[in-house]
This record gives sequence, C-alpha cells and structure tokens, in this order.
Amino acid sequence: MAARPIRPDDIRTMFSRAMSEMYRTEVPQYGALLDLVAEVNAATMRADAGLRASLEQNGETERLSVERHGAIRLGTAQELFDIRRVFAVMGMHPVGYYDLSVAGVPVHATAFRPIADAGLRRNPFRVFTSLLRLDLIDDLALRAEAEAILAARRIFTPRALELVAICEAEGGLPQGQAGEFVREALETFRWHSDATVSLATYRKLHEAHRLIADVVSFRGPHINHLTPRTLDIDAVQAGMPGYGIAPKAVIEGPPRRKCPILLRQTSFKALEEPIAFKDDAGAGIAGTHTARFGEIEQRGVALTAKGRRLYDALLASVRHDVQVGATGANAGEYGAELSRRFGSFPDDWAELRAEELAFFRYSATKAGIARRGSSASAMSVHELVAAGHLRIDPIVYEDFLPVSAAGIFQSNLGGDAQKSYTADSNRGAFEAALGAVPHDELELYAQTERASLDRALNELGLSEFQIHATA
Ligand code: OOG
Ligand code: NI
Repeated sequence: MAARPIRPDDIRTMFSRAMSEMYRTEVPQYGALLDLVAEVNAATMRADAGLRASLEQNGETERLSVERHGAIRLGTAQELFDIRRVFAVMGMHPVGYYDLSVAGVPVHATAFRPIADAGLRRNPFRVFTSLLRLDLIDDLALRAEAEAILAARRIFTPRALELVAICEAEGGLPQGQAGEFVREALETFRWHSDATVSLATYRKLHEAHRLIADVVSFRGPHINHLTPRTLDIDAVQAGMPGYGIAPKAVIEGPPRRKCPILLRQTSFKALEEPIAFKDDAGAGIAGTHTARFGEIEQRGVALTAKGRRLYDALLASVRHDVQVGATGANAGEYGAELSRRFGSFPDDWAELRAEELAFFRYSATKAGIARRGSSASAMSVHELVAAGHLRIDPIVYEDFLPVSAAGIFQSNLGGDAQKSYTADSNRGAFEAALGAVPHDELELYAQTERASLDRALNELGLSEFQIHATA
C-alpha cells in the first residue's frame, strides 16, 4: 500500500471521539452527565491518594477521561457479521457471550473491545452489541413481517463496507481513508427520527416487546447510550438531581466497598422522542419512541471464576429475597441487604489475591529490585508480596454483567410486566452469525496477570521455574 497504515488504536480513538461528539449534540443530558462525572472524578482523585497511585501505576489516569461504552441492538446475522468486521478496523474484538433471554430480554450479545493491554490503556472503548432473537417472537406472522423488514435494510453505507474490505486486504488503512472510515462508520450509529414502518406496524412490534420495535422500526441501530466511567458512582448518583437528571432507583451490581469489584452501574430514563411514522398511504404521521438513555459506571477489579461464583451467589440471594419494584419500592431495603450479604466477600486487596478471588497486576518494587536475587529466591509469590518485593494492583474489569445489563434494559423499557423466555440460550447460532467465537474474558485477565508476574519476577532476578511450585 502507498501510505503507511495508521494504528487501529488511533482509529478507535478518532471514532469514539466522533461518537461522543455526535451523542453530545443529539442528547444534551449526556453533556451534563460528562461534566458531573469529570467533577466527581477530579475530587475523588484529590481525596484518595491510594486510588490515584494505583491508577497511575496501571496507566489508567489518561484513559479515564476518554473511557466510554455504548450499546447497539442489531436485527440480523449479516449485521452482526459485518459489525465484527467494522469494529476489527478499530482494534475491537468480541469478548464474552451474554444471554439476556433468561431475564426477559429477547437478545443475546457480546462486547466489542480492545483485548491487548496496550490498546486498553490507550482507549478502552467498548460497545455492548446485542442481536435480536426473532425466534422468541411467538406470533409467526409478526415474526415473518419483522424478518422481511430487517432483510430489506442496509445499516452500513456502501463506502464503509468498501473501506472495511480494503483494510482487511491491506492490513490497515492510511490516514485519509481512516478519517473517511470513521465518518462512514458513524452513520450506522446515528439516530433517525423517521421510522421505516407504519405506526400500526410499530405498535404491533411494540406489543410483542418494546425492544423488538426498537430494532425493527428504524434504518439503523442507533447508539442507545454512551457511558462514562466514574471513580465514585454514589457521588454521581447523589449529584444527578442537581443537574436535572433523575437516576433509576438502585445501582446495579455489587455494593459500595473499600475495594471495588466488577462493575456498578446506574442509568437515567430515556426521554420520549418524536418520530415520524408513515401511514398506509405513505404520508407522515407523528408518534414517539423511547430508546436512548444515560448511564454511568464505576469499574472495579476483575474477578476469577471463583470470585465470580461468589459474586453471583450473593447477588442472586439478595435478588431472591428483596425485589425492587419498577417504581423503586424497596430500593432502600435492597441496598442495605446487598451490603450486609456482601460482608462475606473479602474487602482487602491482599486477601482477595491470597484467596484467588480477583486478578492482579504484579510489579517489582524498588526494594525488591535492590535485593535482586538474594534471599528472595526461596520465597513464594505470596511471601514476595508480603515482604514488599512485589506490588499488586487490581486489574480492572473490562466487561459487562448480564444481570446488570438486564436491569438496565428493563429500567429503560419501562415498567412492563416482566416476561421471561423459556427457550434455551442459543450460543451456537450467535457464534455462527458473528462468524467468530468471542474471546473468553477470564482467559484474557489470567494472561495479563501471568505476563505481569513473569515480568516482575524477571526484574527481581527470579526465574519462573523457581516460583513455579509456590505461586
Ligand atoms: C444494552 C444494555 C447493556 C450495560 O452497560 O450493561 C449495557 C442495551 O440496552 O442495549 O449497556
Ligand atoms: Ni451500558
């Protein structure tokens, strides 16, 4: 190729910036939320020197201000296949499989995100991407109608797909084409205030499930939220009303803790937005649609399979015993019970590591390096940490939580009666549509941890062999 390709990481940064700008002009409340989050993050960093040091150690201070996730909902296998190719241009790859049908949401999903440490550090932009499961529509006539509508639409511009093909063939895009790609790809995520269906069809789809109407009635999968990362979600939640924003009643995920785990999220309800529908004669008819909402999140340490099992069990027990109503009844009791039950989840970094509940990044300390090779050679990793030769910092959770995602979906779909689909999860069909098997997030965290430990031990003059049996 003539010009040198620019890095996928750089294309992702261009894209996420363009997306953020587009969303800020489309949804003014998003701008207000960004201001509030920036304010809270600055205050939290000033007040918590330990947190600041840990973020600096992990190279996370720079990424924080650009860190966002969004979500889209797709309608067909072909759309999912092509979005994987589009995201690959930006260094984003599918990670994890989320089945939301168990929570009454007729979709399954993956998250596109960077997977390498360097890419995550640059800009960990993620997009939760779900695929509608038309097989969960019982009404066969309606299912066929939805299928036909979806089959006729093209959510990518022809030029976007051309540029994807060029990138695949050449192994990258040069500067000019990268800029063009960003502009073209952005079109897929844009809001359309005119529906492709009649109001009558919209209502039928809506009746089957609001989400089905959201996916099927429009030209493209409008980005439905863009979430900044805060260092103190409780402070942002408390500050939202002051900014004219009404948050949902409970924060999803684990309770507030000294050592944050996984992911805590809260959202505010989307506004009803005016939509132009067509009547049978093709004339315009005014209606509304509710899809876009706001969300914030606080990220904590990634949990091992063992830690995740404990998390899931504790969360399930609270949700079983305290149900929060659609209007927020019992929210206080839920929060109190959540904190109480999570009392049995260790809340100390050293303990979380020792019990293998969470993933950590290891680094050699100055003191450890100064005593390189000496008495340390007989120590276990545990002893090296305790002796201060190794430092540990939490590896941030880069993914999503299905129960939280379902809660976010539900709260934005309104207080509809909760259905739950009994059909089996259909991972095979999802992977076939995607044209790839999503990466296993636990494996990615384990690799990161292992690589950091190898590097740190090397710096301490200790070979992997020496610590092998004692890790
Ligand atoms: C996606 C909801 C999931 C999250 O943060 O868990 C999500 C959607 O509503 O399309 O974004
Ligand atoms: Ni979200």
